[in-house]
Amino acid sequence: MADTRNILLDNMFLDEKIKQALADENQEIIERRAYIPPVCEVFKAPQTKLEVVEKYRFEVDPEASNQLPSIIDNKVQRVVASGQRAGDAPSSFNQQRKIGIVFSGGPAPGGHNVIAGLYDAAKRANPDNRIFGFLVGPDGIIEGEYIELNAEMVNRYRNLGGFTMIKTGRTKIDTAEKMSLSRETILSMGLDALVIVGGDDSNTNAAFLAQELYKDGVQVIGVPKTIDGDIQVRDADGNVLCAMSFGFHTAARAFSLAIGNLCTDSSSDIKYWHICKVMGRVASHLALEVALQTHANMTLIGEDLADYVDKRRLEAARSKGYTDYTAYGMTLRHLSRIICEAIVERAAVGKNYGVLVIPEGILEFINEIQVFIIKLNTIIAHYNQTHDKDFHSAFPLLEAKLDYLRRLVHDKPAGLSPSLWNSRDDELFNALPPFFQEGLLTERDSHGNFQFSQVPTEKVLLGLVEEYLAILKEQGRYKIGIRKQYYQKTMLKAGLDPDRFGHVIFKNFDDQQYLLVKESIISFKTLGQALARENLLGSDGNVPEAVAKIYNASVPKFKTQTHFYGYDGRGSDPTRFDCIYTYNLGLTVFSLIANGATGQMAAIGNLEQEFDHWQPLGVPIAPLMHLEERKGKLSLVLERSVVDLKSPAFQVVKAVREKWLAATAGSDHYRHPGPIRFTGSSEEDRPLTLLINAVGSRY
Ligand code: FBP
Repeated sequence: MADTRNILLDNMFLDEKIKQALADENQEIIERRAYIPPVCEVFKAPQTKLEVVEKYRFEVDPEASNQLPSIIDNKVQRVVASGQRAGDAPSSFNQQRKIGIVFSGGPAPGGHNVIAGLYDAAKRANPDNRIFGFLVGPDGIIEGEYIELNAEMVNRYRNLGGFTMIKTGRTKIDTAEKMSLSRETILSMGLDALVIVGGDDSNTNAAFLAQELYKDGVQVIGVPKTIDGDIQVRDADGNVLCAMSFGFHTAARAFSLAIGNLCTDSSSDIKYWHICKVMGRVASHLALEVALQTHANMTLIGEDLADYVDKRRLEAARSKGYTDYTAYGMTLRHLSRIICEAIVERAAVGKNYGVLVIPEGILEFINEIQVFIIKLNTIIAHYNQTHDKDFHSAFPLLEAKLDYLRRLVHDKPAGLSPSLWNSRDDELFNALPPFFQEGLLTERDSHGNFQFSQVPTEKVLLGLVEEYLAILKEQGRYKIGIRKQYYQKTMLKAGLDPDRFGHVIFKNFDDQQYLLVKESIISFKTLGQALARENLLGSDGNVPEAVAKIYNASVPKFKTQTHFYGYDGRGSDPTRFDCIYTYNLGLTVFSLIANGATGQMAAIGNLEQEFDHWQPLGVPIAPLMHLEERKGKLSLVLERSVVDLKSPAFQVVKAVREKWLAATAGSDHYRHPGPIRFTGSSEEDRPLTLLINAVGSRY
């Protein structure tokens, strides 16, 4: 028997259909690779040049002028056609160049197309141009690990997700030694230019490298990458220079596909609340886009919570003649109450299910947690600066870390403010569940950032929500509304008078489509007592079966499923928007290099508008930098953008969130974004956030 199977398998493997089915590549991949993204009009010209756009203004941080003198006076540049015609004598644009490119930080869909755009433009300008890819992120530059890219490699990854071609890493070139090793590699390779594809920290790195390599004549160009969408660049007057980093649209669409499907599942088996944490670090841009894409019942926006003012508490204090400052901002407990209210309201109309979206950085906006994050960042950074071993190697176990913190209450190490960790902090911190303490003490990444993705935020919130729902249930305030028709039918079928029973059991019997059991009826016993008072018990002295059935249906069970969307969306193949955006970014990078720019970030202006309005730009990085606390000390960095509560996109979500909560009789308002479509006309042409912001700015 076994032999026969083997023979069959051998033959099967020769079958063309089986070969095709088992191939590593499917038709989608083949078609993706063959897709040629449209290019901005200017790139159809044989050559481009750069034109300074004077209208943009920056408020320059003196420290940026101090540390980045060679690139601080850079201006915004527009890429325009040079007027050179095919067949004209070659110019410096066509001079032979060696260009290195590196991915830095987390993967973001579209990175391969940046390489493809750069490669195509470089080869078109001069077939002898050479492009090198540094391997596994900035380590590749420091250690001199790179490969020369050829057409075969580039073609294999066109329009495909991930950073698989040359990989990525999170190392930061932040010490004199790493800087000098990087310079050594770059000079020994004879590079004319280096391209850093990364987030805010990596573009910060690009500026420092541009400064370092300025005298060597090596140009450095940054590219705005991150699914988080937090590189949104404006000038001092609020003019948008870069509306969105690449990868954001794809990640948001991938999360939205999964979350949209959960909306369908949840409203089908009507028994779960799905708690979905979505990536995005501190900013809630991804959560906001997911809200617009899916119309999930509830989407928390961190920036909005930070803005919260408890008016009732404020008023109460005011009437007693003082200001209650604790009324400003949101606490974890208060947030759990808000979530519970929504759950209870939906249950009252028969919907004991739903979908809740939580941005991964929500903790940053919760008062007490934010304070812990800042304090612990400072303590860990101080420890690392003053000891040979770093904090996490010195105290690998939670108990040891807690012990160190406990000792800080009394020992006051030099260089650390004596009030930084007091007995109150210690007490509050020790009241948190251990898994959360562990999360807050988790190792910071190489840039000193708190690693939100490693903290089970949703578990913490859920714990509090479950606790409070249990209280509401005890108090008889959390009940599932019973459809009136269903109640009447059940009672009539059992030969019972719906009206007589109805007034005893329900608090809203006369006027509602969904009936709510009275708050005083919180158990079978209290139900029996209420019926007994009105002589409505059965002849056997028990609660009639039909009434018991109705009562049971009104008792909620809070069942949840938790999900984390991040790495999966980050690895998706890019949307058409991201394919086109990144390919044009690659072309822009080459134009900047071929026209002598350095310390600039490639960007596409008017990204929020239709494709024919897109304008390739070079945006100066240095004037955008400012001082921020990192790893416990002030460092010059590129600012991260958070959700602007005045933006049309947020305002729209705020205006319709009550509707999407759908705590009314009638159906939910879920929207099904569907899968990322690469071909066909139904794929949207840009993120909804961008679209709404563009249209909204006209009103
Ligand atoms: P970048 O900022 O490097 O683009 O990475 C973004 C991100 O995906 C965040 O959304 C997430 O918090 C983090 O990376 C996860 O980091 P890691 O890949 O190290 O687990």
